[in-house]
Amino acid sequence: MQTFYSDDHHLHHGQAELNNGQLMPCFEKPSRADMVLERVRSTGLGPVQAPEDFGLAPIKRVHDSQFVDFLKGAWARWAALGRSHDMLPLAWPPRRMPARCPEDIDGQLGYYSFDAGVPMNAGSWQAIYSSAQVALSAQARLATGDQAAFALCRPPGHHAGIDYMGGYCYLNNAAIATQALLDGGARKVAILDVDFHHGNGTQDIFYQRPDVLFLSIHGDPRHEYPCFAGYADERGEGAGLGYNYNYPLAAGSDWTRWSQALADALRVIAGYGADALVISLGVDTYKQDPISSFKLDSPDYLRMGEQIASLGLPSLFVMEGGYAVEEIGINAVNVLSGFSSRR
Ligand code: Q9C
Ligand code: ZN
Repeated sequence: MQTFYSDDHHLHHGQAELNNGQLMPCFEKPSRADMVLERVRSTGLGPVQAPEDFGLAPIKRVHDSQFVDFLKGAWARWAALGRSHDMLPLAWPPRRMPARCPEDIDGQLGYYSFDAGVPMNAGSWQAIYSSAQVALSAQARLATGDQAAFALCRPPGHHAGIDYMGGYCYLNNAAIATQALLDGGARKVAILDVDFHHGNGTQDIFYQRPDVLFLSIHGDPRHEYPCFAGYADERGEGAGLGYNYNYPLAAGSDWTRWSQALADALRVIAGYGADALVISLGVDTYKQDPISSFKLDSPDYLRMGEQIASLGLPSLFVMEGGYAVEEIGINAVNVLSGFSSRR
């Protein structure tokens, strides 16, 4: 299986985030992708390639054009104010406050985000842009007939919506790749999100569409981030009604429980008739993950890959979360190895 990867992710290195009321060093850090790359290489999973540049057009097929331009230009505006520390949002419009787009950078940061887990520094846009290009390049392999590809994206993407960032995510890499598959001739695409956190951005992007089936297995939003989406009764809307499936699971869920949800999700995907499958591959379901509460163990990820392979669909794996840095490479590549052993 071919891996796509860009060193540009090193340009993005947030300083701090809020966790349990404490300002802490960011969990989403460059060593995460370095560890996955190292494991891809040491296991001989397949060749590693730099992304092609597909430009902004396929990004703007998913994201609001003004939002993308805002991300691109935000650091320059921040720096022009004499600020050299990380850029972070500060205020958000709550219910009944008109969500007008303000003119200054601080107001716009709140307008285009839903939380403060999105630090940006001088090189962040380049990293964000390249992460999307990694997903697009891997997608292109499927379009030319490969059975699988791995987009080693960083920063991740599944919390980002049409016009907002949040939860370490800026552009929704999996959604951008999915739209590109459709634009390249696929009629229907299924997205299976196995990250510990609900893929609220991806759900939102495709909520009213029947050509993308979205399924997510995640920590119950009654107790877990992103707090406001991921309930089982969110089934899609309008033409998209019936094409959204959420599997919220209790804290402490292990492979026995998790794999029951996976079996149901795979059954739904098999009945949908997709031309391709996109997997939002987060491994923050791991028992030692510092910000999550599931109990998957490293060998479980091999089983996960094997079972996903049983669908027989061309499959694009897109890296999302996973914060137990020592094991992130083992766990992520286990999914890919398990998949490859059955195809
Ligand atoms: N105490 C991804 O995995 N903070 N984003 C949670 C829990 C935000 C996760 C804090 C977690 C965002 C891509
Ligand atoms: Zn996550």
